[in-house]
Amino acid sequence: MVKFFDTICAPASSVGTGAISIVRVCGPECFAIMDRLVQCRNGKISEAKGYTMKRGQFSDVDDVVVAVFRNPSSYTGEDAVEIYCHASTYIVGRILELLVANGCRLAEAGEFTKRAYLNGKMDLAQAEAVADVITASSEAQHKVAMNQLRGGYSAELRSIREEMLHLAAMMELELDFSEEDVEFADRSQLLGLVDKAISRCETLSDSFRLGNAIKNGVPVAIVGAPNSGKSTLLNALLQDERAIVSDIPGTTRDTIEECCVISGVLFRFIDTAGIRNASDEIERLGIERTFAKMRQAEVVLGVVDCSSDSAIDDAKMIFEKASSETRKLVLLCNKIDVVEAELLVNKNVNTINKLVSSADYKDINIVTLKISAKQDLGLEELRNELGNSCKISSASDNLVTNARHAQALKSAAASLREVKNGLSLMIPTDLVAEDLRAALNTLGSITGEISTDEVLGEIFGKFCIGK
Ligand SMILES: Nc1nc2c(ncn2[C@@H]2O[C@H](COP(=O)(O)OP(=O)(O)OP(=O)(O)O)[C@@H](O)[C@H]2O)c(=O)[nH]1
Ligand SMILES: [Mg+2]
Repeated sequence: MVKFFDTICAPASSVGTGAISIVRVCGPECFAIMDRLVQCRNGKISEAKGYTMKRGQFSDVDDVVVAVFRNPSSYTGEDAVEIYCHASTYIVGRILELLVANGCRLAEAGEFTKRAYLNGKMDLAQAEAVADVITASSEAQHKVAMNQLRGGYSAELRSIREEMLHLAAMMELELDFSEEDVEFADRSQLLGLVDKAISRCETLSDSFRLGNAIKNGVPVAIVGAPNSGKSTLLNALLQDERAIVSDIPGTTRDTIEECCVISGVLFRFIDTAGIRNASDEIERLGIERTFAKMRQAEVVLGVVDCSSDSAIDDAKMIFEKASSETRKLVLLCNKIDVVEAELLVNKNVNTINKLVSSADYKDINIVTLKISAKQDLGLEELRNELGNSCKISSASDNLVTNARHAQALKSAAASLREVKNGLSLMIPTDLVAEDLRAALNTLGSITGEISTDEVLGEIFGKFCIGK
């Protein structure tokens, strides 16, 4: 346990909303300071058992309830209390003032969680997950953050590190006896271990794309020819008249982004300017943005007006633009409600389905659906399709959601590839061991086995006061 000299305090709930606010205090002088400030009817706070609550008068400020935590059984591992007071900005401010006047210091951003980490209550990846759990606004975000907080992800990292340490030990052995010219572990066995570690690091770092999408909203680009019904679809999905809809082609010129939760996943829908050969400079810039959003999207919704004579050409145009970078294309045959064009709609839908199964577009992952954005037909199927494409198979799935971790995993994999090269080229083990050490250190930096004040400052500085 690290010895901290300061007793720190901070509001732990947002001030001014709700009925009750919580002020947190922890550190060596915590109970002594509370005894000076809180008059309880039955005994002192310093004499209370851990995990009990006491009611008392906080100076002349408020009637409060105090939860008592005794080291090491508290969030940070130190003696700590939580003061439950009435949620008034004045009361919370005055309580903090009195705490400071009696020897506390106002906590820095993230200082409680930093102490919890330094006291070994959680590793660095878990500490970072605390912030994600608090900001999660969808079930999927909550699920990945909780998994990380509960250490699932850290366990996977530890297991990779252990395998690498095993590898290092085998290489050391070879080093110790190198003078005697004996080969201990044969190199193919070492290579096998390195390959496995590379692939485990890469699986984790590759998961960042989806993990990041889930954390910040899965980007879904809505693209197609002008007037196909893209903005109508955006509005229908959001159940809000967010974008301007009109029968004038080229209504939407810039991209419009808006989030909503579907099947527990936060999606970020991006309505775009209709794709055509525009003469207007502003429209042309808008269409360039459409292409950029299409490349960044996790899912592309290609909208085709199936009641139009140009439907097939419009669909082909979407297929052409959906490059190999498009992970998933959902082609929406829109306007199926137009009764006067029923025959044309059916013909177009059939032709589009044939196109999709033809060899020309076999490299793109395409699903087709029939919808009417205006009449709200087929949108439930679309929502299901979107939900399925971003399903987290189980809570134990380790998705990386943190850019720092993804970067570290990539760099560890790169060092391991150097190890692999070295081993295959029969480079002396001591040189190869350098790269292995680098990989071990990089992985250790994720969970904080290896850390610097600078890195910790960077991480905890982003937290709020009171976390
Ligand atoms: N009947 C019918 N009309 C639709 C449907 N979806 C859109 N429309 C109409 O099609 C016209 C164009 O719709 P928008 O949503 O503005 O089309 P857009 O693709 O955003 O067009 P741009 O912004 O110009 O690229 C409007 O008059 C809509 O009311 C549909 O499912 N059925
Ligand atoms: Mg539009």
